[in-house]
Amino acid sequence: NSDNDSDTGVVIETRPKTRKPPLYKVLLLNDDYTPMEFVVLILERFFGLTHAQSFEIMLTVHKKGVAVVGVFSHEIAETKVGQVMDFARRHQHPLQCTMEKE
Ligand code: NFA
Repeated sequence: NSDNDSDTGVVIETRPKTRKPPLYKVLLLNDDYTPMEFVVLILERFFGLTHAQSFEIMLTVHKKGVAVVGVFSHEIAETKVGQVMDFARRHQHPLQCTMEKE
């Protein structure tokens, strides 16, 4: 910026040089064994979605193989993936949840 150069020749940066942190998509993957209702429960519990929203996303994963469940900061995305993977493993379901940079 060559803004404030009124008479001193001193240029003051007026536009802050900030970078938005990268965002990460959290993805849910289809498999042949995890029960549909279990997937709906996960979406409600860990992503704060309504039952109807959760059912819709579950069906998209079931039909297309994968869907974006939400977009978050790196730290929040990692936490969600961990919560889903832990919960699925504890219930002995093979459900997979991953994240990727948007
Ligand atoms: N395909 C699974 C079934 O038919 C349901 C499912 C949906 C699994 C979304 C994983 C993710 N029981």
